[in-house]
Amino acid sequence: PKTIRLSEYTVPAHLVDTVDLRFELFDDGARIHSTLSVRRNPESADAAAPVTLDGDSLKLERVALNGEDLAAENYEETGEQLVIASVPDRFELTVVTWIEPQNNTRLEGLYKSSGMFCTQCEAEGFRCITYFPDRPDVMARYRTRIEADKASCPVLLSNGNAVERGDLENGRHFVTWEDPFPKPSYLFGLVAGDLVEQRDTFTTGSGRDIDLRIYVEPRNAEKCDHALASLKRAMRWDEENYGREYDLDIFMIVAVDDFNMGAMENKGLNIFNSSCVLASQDTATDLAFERIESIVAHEYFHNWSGNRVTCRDWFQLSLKEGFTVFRDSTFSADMGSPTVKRIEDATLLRTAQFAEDAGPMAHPVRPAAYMEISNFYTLTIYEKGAEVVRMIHTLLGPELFRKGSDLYFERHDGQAVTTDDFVKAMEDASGRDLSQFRLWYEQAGTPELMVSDSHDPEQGIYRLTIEQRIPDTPGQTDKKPQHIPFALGLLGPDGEALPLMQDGSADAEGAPVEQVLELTEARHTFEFHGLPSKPVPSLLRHFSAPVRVIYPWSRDQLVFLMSHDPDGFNRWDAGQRLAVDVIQSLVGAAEGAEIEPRLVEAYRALLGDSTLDQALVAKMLQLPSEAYLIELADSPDVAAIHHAREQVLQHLATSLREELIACYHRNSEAGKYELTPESIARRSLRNTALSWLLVINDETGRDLAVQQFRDADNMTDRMGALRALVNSDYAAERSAALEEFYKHFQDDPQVVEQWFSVQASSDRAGQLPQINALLEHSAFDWKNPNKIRSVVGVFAGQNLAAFHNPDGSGYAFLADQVCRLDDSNPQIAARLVTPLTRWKKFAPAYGSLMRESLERIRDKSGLSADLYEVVHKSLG
Ligand code: HT7
Ligand code: ZN
Repeated sequence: PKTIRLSEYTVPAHLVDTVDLRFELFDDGARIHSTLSVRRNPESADAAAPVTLDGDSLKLERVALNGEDLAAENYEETGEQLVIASVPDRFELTVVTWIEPQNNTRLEGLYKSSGMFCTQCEAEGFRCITYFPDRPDVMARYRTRIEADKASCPVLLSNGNAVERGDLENGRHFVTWEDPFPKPSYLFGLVAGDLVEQRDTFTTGSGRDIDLRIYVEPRNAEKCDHALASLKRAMRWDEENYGREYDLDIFMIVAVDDFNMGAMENKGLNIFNSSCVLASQDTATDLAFERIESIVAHEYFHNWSGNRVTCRDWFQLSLKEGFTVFRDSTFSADMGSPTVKRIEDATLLRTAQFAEDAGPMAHPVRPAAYMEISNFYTLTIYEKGAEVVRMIHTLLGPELFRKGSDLYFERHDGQAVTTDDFVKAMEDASGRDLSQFRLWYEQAGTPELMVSDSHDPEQGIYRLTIEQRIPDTPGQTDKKPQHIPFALGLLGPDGEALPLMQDGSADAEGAPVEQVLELTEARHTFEFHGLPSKPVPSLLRHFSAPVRVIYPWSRDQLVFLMSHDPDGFNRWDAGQRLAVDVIQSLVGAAEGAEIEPRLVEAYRALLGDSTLDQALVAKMLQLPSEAYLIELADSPDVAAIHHAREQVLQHLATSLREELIACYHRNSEAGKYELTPESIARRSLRNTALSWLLVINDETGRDLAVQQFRDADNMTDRMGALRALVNSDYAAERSAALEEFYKHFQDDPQVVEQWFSVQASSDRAGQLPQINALLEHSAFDWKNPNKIRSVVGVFAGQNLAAFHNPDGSGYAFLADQVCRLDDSNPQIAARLVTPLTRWKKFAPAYGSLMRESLERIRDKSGLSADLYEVVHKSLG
């Protein structure tokens, strides 16, 4: 495969003003008639360039220029392009193609899922439908006529507004859709199938009524309420917080079972993975409800950040994704607990994005080169990209940030632009110089901040020194210091927030108790005056930048911060650091080594603290995950880490048994199920308590779990009990619960996915023979990405002790599945292989086996471009 470079970007030689599409959909294939009005781009340096259209796996039936058929010698069709050398400055080009959606297992372009036709065009799927200049800076107005059998496809949808419909011969019918907004081809969407609709209305701030519709298979009709309510909240929020009103008269969401990612923001016609939109009390956990709200909002927010203002090229992907994740994350924070949301975002970043940044596929938020763009839908583009936008927000403050976003939308409405245009709008609106800040887009790698401090009691001065270092990443060394907002607080001996006075003559009265220090140099020393005793620093509050902080915290300081820091995020972080320290000290230690009593006491205090936000308590009770502990370690020995973490968990559960039982009962509310933050926190606490009790095979815990499993009136509790049993040594109860659960929910694919996951993630129920049995299960489907993720992805990503079995069997298993999948769905294969690509990080005994498995994948014949890029970069 070829490498595509940002430095080689040139404007398109031809532009397309309008696209007229006619889809003839049949059981054995689809014929697409496309007519484009094309003109030479006056900005192109190549005034004689041939017209070049992209295509992939198309059968070309006809090419016509201004209505005249072109003979084969007048155009060239390579496997990937249609080139017409001689064209006038303006012309109409007609192309007819034949494709086979029913055989499209890659799920790119037009394909069939559960009998329904649907599309996925981002990033380069439109070229699997028809020949087209398939790049985001070619924006056109689309008119789409869909023709299909009326009985099997009563519903025919595309972007924009339906302008015409009618019956045809042979039991067929058609609907024509017109989208008034110019858009890139990646935002094209089409759905045809037997679907039912749930309707609602939203009245915009300016008084327009928007018709809202969610289309689902009839059996899912009752599972749309949450998504509809979330959509309306998101629409209102975007008006209130960004001044963005919806622009079409209709907004549609469709649920599709077979989907490579979470959802897609096609203009006016968002297409969703069923698992990211369908929910009911009985079938979805609280986590799923939360996820649905945030994804619905995310796709909706793209209508402005992505659709009205789109990306010039795919190097700019974070322009829309980073900004939109920032927007959806702020939205979720506003809908629930901002601290808890921040903890969730930081956990994902520190566990998975930092690992990506330290691995072979590390790339900047704005990459400089790629082979296969679908490999770049990464945590770096999305999550780190969102953190970069968040830092701009922190540096500018909310008012100037809003001014910047208003300017950005106004200046670039209808355009395809770059991340630099975004930063420029922020600069112009605020008057701030963000030139050094731009390095966040250009340099890969997670900055490390080495923090040290000293105190001069005589002068009452506390000095804080911060040095930054950005590690080398593939193709990038000797990096420049970045502009980092570093939020700081200082605590006095009784936990009081101390005034921050950087100037000796300042007045403590008006001094702030929290400050954002701006780091721009490789090393800074800050002085704080008026401090007779050494304060405890609260560093990088709210996780104000996506960096690693290295500071020699004592356990006393961490225990102190855990109970006194006014910043909820740093309270949680102190608890995590303390637990990490305790677990790390046990890795490789002799059996029976003492486990820090202050950790037990801190958790005891948490379990009994009803004054704190219970959602935060629930988060604080979660021990750092194995994945995070591995990420933090050099040459991790996975089995030793797993063992040490288990020891701590068992010790905590044994020491706190009474408190856990009390916590369980205190949070077992009588009364009905509610989806309020308080109820969600109670369920979380109750289920954490249950899981801890079962870790020590406690009989009371077992009885509570069995009873909860039987009596639960919602999926969170049912799944909480099932998970606790599955992770216990009570084999008979585990099998009985698994069997009963499956029997009850076997007809619901989204619940069956959860059933697969709970087993695949368990070190008890998810050993390799059981994983292989799941792959043989009648509900498993190799064509369905959700099923693949719920078994293979969860095993390799969450069941780390089993995946990293020292005999290498977990690695060989993953390699087998990746090779198998590469022929049918290369995008999914390239994502699934990720855990193996980190082989250099692990202790040599693990790393060499991981490498062997990667080499076996490399040597597979007919390797896809997707997998080629990932495997070669990680071996290279
Ligand atoms: N913008 C969407 C990206 C997406 C995608 C990318 C590659 C292959 C399949 C895909 N499905 C959706 C989703 C989003 O970020 O909103
Ligand atoms: Zn997105």
